[in-house]
Amino acid sequence: MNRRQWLAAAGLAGSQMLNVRALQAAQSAERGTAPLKITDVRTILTAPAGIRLVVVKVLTSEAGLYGLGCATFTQRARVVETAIDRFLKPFLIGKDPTRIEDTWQSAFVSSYWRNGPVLNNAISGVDMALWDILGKRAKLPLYELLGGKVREAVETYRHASGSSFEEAAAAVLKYKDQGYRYVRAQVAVPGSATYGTSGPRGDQSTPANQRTQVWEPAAYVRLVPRLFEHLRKTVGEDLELLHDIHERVPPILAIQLAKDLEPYRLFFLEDPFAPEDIGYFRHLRAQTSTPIAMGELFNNTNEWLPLVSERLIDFIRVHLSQVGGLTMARKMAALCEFFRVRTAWHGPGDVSPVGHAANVHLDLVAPNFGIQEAKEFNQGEQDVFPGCPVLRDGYYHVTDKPGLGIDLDEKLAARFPIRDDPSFDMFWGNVRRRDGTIVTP
Ligand code: GCO
Ligand code: MG
Repeated sequence: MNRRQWLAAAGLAGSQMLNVRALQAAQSAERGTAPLKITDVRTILTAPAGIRLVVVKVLTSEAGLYGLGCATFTQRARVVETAIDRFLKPFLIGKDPTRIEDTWQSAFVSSYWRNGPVLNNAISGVDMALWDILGKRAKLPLYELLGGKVREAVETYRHASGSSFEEAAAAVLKYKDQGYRYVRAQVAVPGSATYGTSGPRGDQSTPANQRTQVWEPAAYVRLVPRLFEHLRKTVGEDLELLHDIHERVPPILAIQLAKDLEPYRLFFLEDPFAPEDIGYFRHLRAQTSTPIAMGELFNNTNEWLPLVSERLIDFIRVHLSQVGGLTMARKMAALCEFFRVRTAWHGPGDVSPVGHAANVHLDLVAPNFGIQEAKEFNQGEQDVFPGCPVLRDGYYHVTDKPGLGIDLDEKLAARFPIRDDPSFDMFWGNVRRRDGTIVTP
């Protein structure tokens, strides 16, 4: 196409906008292919492990070509479904699925108000699906399109906990014996509903929305250093140990705890503060060398950019779908590389197997990969999501199939409907001090 034909096709004169549709048609004609279009956007809610998962399927005008993405915000699953079905779908039908960045940017600003958990998850579901489609069209696994492997497999960590030091140590040793080199350790505070443990969960005869869980931070902050003292004596010095404060204590106590844990050489200490308290990171950094991980609750770039650019954290822990998916996360990984912040993407049970696959593809290509939180998929999940990432000797492996390399059996997914009554696990809004004061869960 010469310049005159291009200008004619663009219908360009003066300040007129480029005739995008004409240009796209000319481009497809030149390629001899019909322009690829998004023909449907489906939201699948399923719970093969009892956790509400939200997955998006984007279908295209090419027969059999579709992509999958994770939009799992388990505490508000139905709201994300509405955001996709009623708002994103009509916005995307007929558009070009290969325009991943433009789709992300236009969907992001299309609500005018933005940077929130629901809309970011909705965008993520579509975004990951478009990357999956791109890989399938290229007949390449996504990690090859993202720059290729810089490692053969992805080192992972697992969750160990107990209601006593001995129980926690036994759980840690169980994973060590299975070949894991990184284990997160949590212990229940007697009489307190402690994060990451199977402690008391409130009076089951009380209606779910009024079932309070009692939590007292001071006892926890005194107990945890003693747990790690016990673990170092029982599991040894060579195992990497991690711990999650889960934003459950007053910031100054988190600083105290980070200092008290220094002798036990943690791989990282997670979520010392709530996102609302990121102003405390400078104080934390000034007082301790315990490596810090933060980010699963982040939705907005302004929450993590200063922490990375001022080197106030060592690991970025975002939940990919909470920041809008792969398009955003791969940029975050690239930026973090220059500030020596390593990745440790959020990867518990309320990330779908599709989201886990996306985590692992990013982990395979990021020079600044740190560690990947992992979970074992039960039989139901493996059947509903053929191609789940596989755990072997403490490493995650993805298939070499094109795209994300994972699929979804919609019929089987329908056999594991999510619970709508209650619509979410209401303990998230019911963790309280003894005097009844609500605390961040
Ligand atoms: C983790 C997280 C999770 C969250 C959960 C919220 O480090 O894995 O803290 O356990 O609490 O994903 O829904
Ligand atoms: Mg956490």
